[in-house]
Parts: sequence; C-alpha cells; structure tokens
Amino acid sequence: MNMEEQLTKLTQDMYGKTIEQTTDQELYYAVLKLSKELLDTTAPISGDKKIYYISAEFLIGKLLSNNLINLGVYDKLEEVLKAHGKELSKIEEVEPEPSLGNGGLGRLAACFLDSIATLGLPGDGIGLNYHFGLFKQVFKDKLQCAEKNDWIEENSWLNKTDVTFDVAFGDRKVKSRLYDIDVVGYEKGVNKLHLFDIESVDESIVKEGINFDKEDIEKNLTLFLYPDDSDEAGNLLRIYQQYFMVSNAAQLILAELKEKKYDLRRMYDYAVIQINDTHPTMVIPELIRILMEEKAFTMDEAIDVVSKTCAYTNHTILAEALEKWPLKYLEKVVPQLVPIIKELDKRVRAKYTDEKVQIIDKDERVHMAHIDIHYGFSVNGVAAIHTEILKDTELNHFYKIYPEKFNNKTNGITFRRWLLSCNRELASYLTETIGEGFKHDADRLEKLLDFADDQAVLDKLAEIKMHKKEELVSYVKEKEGVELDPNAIFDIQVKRLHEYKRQQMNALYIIHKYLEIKAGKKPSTPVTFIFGAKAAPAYVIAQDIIHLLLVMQEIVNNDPDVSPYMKVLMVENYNVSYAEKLIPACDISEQISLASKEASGTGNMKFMLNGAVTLGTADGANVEIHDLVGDDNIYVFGKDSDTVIAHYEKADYVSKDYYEKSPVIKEAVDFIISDLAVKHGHKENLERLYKELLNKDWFMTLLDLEDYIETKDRMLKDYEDRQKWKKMMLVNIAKAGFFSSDRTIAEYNRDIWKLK
Ligand code: 26V
Repeated sequence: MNMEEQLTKLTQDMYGKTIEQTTDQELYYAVLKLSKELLDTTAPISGDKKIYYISAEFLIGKLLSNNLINLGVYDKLEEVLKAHGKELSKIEEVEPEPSLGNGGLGRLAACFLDSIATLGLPGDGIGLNYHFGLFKQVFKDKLQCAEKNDWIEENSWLNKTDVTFDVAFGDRKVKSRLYDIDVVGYEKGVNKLHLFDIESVDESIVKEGINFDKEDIEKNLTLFLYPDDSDEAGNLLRIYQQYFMVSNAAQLILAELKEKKYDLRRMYDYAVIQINDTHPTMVIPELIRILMEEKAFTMDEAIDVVSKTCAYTNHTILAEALEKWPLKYLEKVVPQLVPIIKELDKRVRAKYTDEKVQIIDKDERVHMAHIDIHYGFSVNGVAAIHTEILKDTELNHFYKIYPEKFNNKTNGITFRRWLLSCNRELASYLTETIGEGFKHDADRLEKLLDFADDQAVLDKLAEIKMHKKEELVSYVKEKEGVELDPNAIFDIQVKRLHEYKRQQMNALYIIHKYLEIKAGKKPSTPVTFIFGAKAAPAYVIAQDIIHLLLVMQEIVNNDPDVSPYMKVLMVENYNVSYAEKLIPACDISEQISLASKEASGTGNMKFMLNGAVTLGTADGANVEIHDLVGDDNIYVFGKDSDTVIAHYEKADYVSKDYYEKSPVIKEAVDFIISDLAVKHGHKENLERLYKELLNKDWFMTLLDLEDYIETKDRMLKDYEDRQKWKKMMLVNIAKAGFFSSDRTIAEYNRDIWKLK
C-alpha cells in the first residue's frame, strides 16, 4: 500500500470517514497511528556497547513533524494531505506538547537523543513519565499563576510496555511501569526513550492549581516535575522521585545486560551511563548496592566497575542548584543507600584531607556532585568557558585530584527540529543555494559564505525572515490578542526566568526607551520586545520580574505617544512549540546573562541558525559564537567573567553606587515604583523588586546596564543599514554548523562513551 492508501484505510477503519471528511483532530490521530506503524517497521539500532542517558527532564516537544522528517516521509505526506484538501501544518497544531522538561538541560537531552539515533549509535534515554510535568503558565492580574499541564491523551506517542519493576524505599514498596517513546534518527534506525511511571499514580489528588498532598507518594510520585521544594515534604518527594528513576534505570540496564549474557564484571565494556546533572546521581550507590547484594561483588569490585561505567555532566555553577541532600532525608527515603554513601565518603576521607572534596559535609549534607566526580570516570562542562570556570574555580579542588577526568563538550542543537522543521522555508532555500549536504553534515552550511555578496541571496534571506515575522504576528494576534508590526525590529528574550539571565536588565532598557520616547526622542525604526519565560513557583523575585514585564506591556502598548515606536509582549506559557515560532522570526537574540553564570545556553545557537544576530555578554556558548562569527557579526557588551568572579571574591559590588553615579540608571530603576507603574501594577511586587535591585542585585544588573543600553542602541541603529544587517544574518547562519548536536554527540562518543 502506498501512503495515500494507508491513510485512507486508517481514517476509514478509525472513523468510517474519508480523509476529506475527517477533522484535523481525527486526522492527527490517524497520522499518529500511521507514523507509529512506520516506526515499528524501522530497524532498532544495535551494537555491543550502549549509552544510557539518565535525565530528570526530556523536553522533547511535539513529535509529529520531527518524526515525519526523520522517517523521510514529511514531503510525501504533506502532498497526500494537500490532495485531499488538508494541511499538515494545521494537523501538527493539534498535537499536545509533552510536559517532561523545564529548560535547557531537558531540551539538550532531547536534542542528544535525536543525534545519538542520527549517528546510528545505540543509546536510550531513561527518565520519568510525569503526568502534569512542568506547570502551565497563565497570567492573571499581571501575575504568573501555575496550573496543571494535562498533556497525556489516550492516543499518544507513549507505548505501554509489559516491563514492571519493584522499587523499595525505606518506608514503602511500589511498582513501576515502563512506557516507551520511539526516537528515530534522521534517515536512520530507532532508539528508545524509556519513561517510568508508578502503577498507583492518581491524577485526581491534584485539587486546585498544582496543589496536592506531597506525602501521598504512591499517588503523587510521577505527577509533577520539580515539585515545590520549599518545605521538607517537597524535598523528600524529590528524593523519592530521583531514587525511583535510578532504581528503575539500574534494573533495566542490568536486565538488558543479562539478556545479552554480558559479563557484569566487565559492565563498562557494554554500557555507559551519562548522568545528566546531579538528579540521577544515586544510580552510582544503587548499582554498587545491587552488584554487592545480588551479584556477589565485593565492595572494591563493585566500586571499580561502577566508576568505570558512569560519567557526569555539570550544567550549572549556581551554588543553589548543586544538590546537597541532608543525610537524614536519605536515611528516611533510601536507608539502603546510606551505608554505601558513608563508605564512599570514608574512602575519600582516607585519601584526601581537604574538606571541600568530601561527600558528607560537617552539617551532614550529602554533596551529590561529589559522588559523581569521585566515582565516575568523566566530568564535563557544556561550553568552553564553563569548563574552564569549573576547572579554575568551582571544581578546582577536584580538578587538582583528577585532571584527566575533566573535559569540555560544547552543547549543540538538532538541526532537524531547529531548522528543517521550524523553518522549512529557510531550509529549502538553503538547499536550493548550497545543496543538500548540510542536512547530514552541518559544517557545510559554511558554503553560504560564498554568497555573502550575492544580492539575490541576501534579499531572499531577509524576505524569509519577514515572512516568518508575519506568521508570528498572526499567531500572536490569535493567541495573545496583541497586534504586532512585522516591520518592527523583533528583539526576543526567551528562556527560563532567573535573575542571572537578567530579564530585569532588559526590562530596565525598555523603561529607558519608553522614557526617551516620552521625552520626544523617537526611534526611526519601531522595535518590539518579546519575552517568554516561566518562573519557578516558589521563586518570588522571578515572579516580580514577570509582573514588571506585564506592567510595562500594558503601559507601553496602550500609550498612543509610544506604541507606534515600541511594543512589549510577554507570551503566555512559553514552551518548545512557541520557541519554534518565535526563533525563526527573531532579529535580535538576547543572551545577556551575567558573565560566568550561564553554563552554555542553547537558545543562542537556535537563534543564530535562524539568522538572528546575538546581543550578548561574554558568557557560555556566546563566547564560541563570537569566535566563529568575528567581531563584526555579534554585539558583545558587559564585564567579563574574570571581573565578575573577582567581584564575588572581594564582595565589592555595591549596586547602589551604580544607581547613584548614573542618572540614566537611577531614572530607569526609580520608574519601577513610580506612580504610573504602581497604578498599573501591584505596589508590593514592584517595591520588592526595586529594593532587591538597589540593596542586593546579586547578579549585578546595574554593573552592565549602561553598556547594555549603549550597545543595544547601536545595534538598533545598525539594523537600518539593511545591507550590513543581511550580511550579518548570512554569516550567522553559515557559521552555525559547529553547534549541531551531531558534532557534540560525536565528541561525547569519541572521548567518553567510545561506542563502536
Ligand atoms: C533548575 C531548576 C529551576 C527550577 C526549580 C527546579 C530546578 C531544578 C534544576 C535546575 C537545574 C537546571 C539546570 C539547567 O537547565 N542548566 C542549563 O543547562 C543547559 C544545557 O547544558 C545550558 O545550556 C544552560 O546554560 C544551563 O543553565
């Protein structure tokens, strides 16, 4: 049967309708079924050694378009549907987005699975099947509210399996159930994303918003990603989740090794476990425990084998994100691991006197990253500067002990999703111009440089950008009810909300611009500032920053003196699907974290690939973008990481000094608590943010504000030199090849995993 016959049969069997007669919703289910049948007939990727990527998050996004592209049938299906009066892009809209991740770390895991399969490497993801995952964001009264994100439908990409395991905690035993999602490589075979669920999960315990009984573990364990941990019950729940994840992972891995009759004493020849941040760290003591209790290993043998199997990736230097669990919590949830963790700590103490490298500190807290570093064989950072900072400062004590374990793996993104799928026009124009090669070898994008002076190519790139902006404008109009002008410069900052990422600095720029326009200084090209960000529900200042942005949106967009020249939009519930619409439409990519704090960033890469120009600090992968495109094709500002780190060491940054010294800064900061702002917002939130900026400003917003204003003004001016801007777009696209996650994964494989 050809595809048309297959689909016709499916709609007939499922709904008794022709393709023409089905709704987009029905057609989505039919196409889902068709895709799953194709996946079933695609060969699994096999090999002697396999990578298991364990992660608390897999921010996979919608799968339909990506899977059709990777299966090589997108164009065919689009054609079949068109012949029956249906649009594939409309059908894609119907798919709910899986809510299995939070931010960069989770999206990276998803890109990695795509690249692992695309490179034909045997490798599976292992994580949890959160029913509501990360909350859904809604704005009420200019404040973020959190609602449950009910994404799992009867028919979905999840395949229920027969695999179940027992998981024993200190105070209870539960049963797990494995669900699988197929991960198909680009014109390659299939790997799996294994998602474990608890059999006794009960969605009905979630009453209002995202509130539920945190102690009812049998029912709540796989409901939410990152449940609120501001109290003890929340902390314990996170430990229950983490152990549930790694106990299942360990059982699954050992079962696979057993089935293949591999010798467990040489486990490292057949399996490598990548620990994505510290959330899966307990897999180390858990494997040691199982090998000793069930496989008759001695402690020395078990430690040796496990240490040669596990590798750790660090994604952040923020102290508050490095997990340290109180020993007494572990004693309650996983008492079986405590003697092992104590023994691991004892062995460290026997060798090293330095307190900073101990696993259990004097306050009886267990430093999870320290377990990974001592008892794993590789420690990697996620961008060159990040790895250097780990080696020189944050993890320097460990680097001195184990220099050979440290290595860098600069992050990457899958070009299948972030170019071929989200910007089909650009992808097809690139194909026309430089050939198909870049689809399999991203470095070939560099061929575009040959056209840097070709007017037709430059104009076409600008035309595609304009078209993507128009598409975004109509989407936003429908979704948010806000009218944007595609002729305005689109300046976009989308990422999790965090003070170190400094959305508040962008907000201060907006205030500054607003005041300038009110004073009669009108920009010749209008500019639109777009934000998308979720803030952790317990993170108060982050909520206040969202509030300020929504207040500015109301003030600016409704002021007839100002709105013809600038607009502000904070989109609701920013997620992967929204990113896929925003990124192709962007002119200015905001990457303005305090230098040293953003481990890498991956949004920066997606924007560049889609022809946006970066406005950024010398932080994370921005540094590598700068190296690639050169000074003329990026706007870098702000103090560098050495300066910032020195400020922290000397504790000599005083934000008030900057406020008092600069009338421009003072005016912008004071506006936050002005009568006008307070009239549109809530005094309590605005005052709290104002005081935070003035009295603390831990992430040094005011340090870089003047430089930011000056650089952004220059950039907005440069946009008017259309020729210059188009060339910058072209160079950014051409140089993005380095950031393909295929390159990143090839490096992981070459240096760490050593498969094949
Ligand atoms: C963050 C949060 C924030 C909300 C509350 C719970 C919670 C739990 C864990 C984390 C850790 C997030 C770590 C993370 O996403 N890091 C990002 O990793 C990216 C991929 O390597 C990297 O590009 C980003 O720079 C880094 O911030």
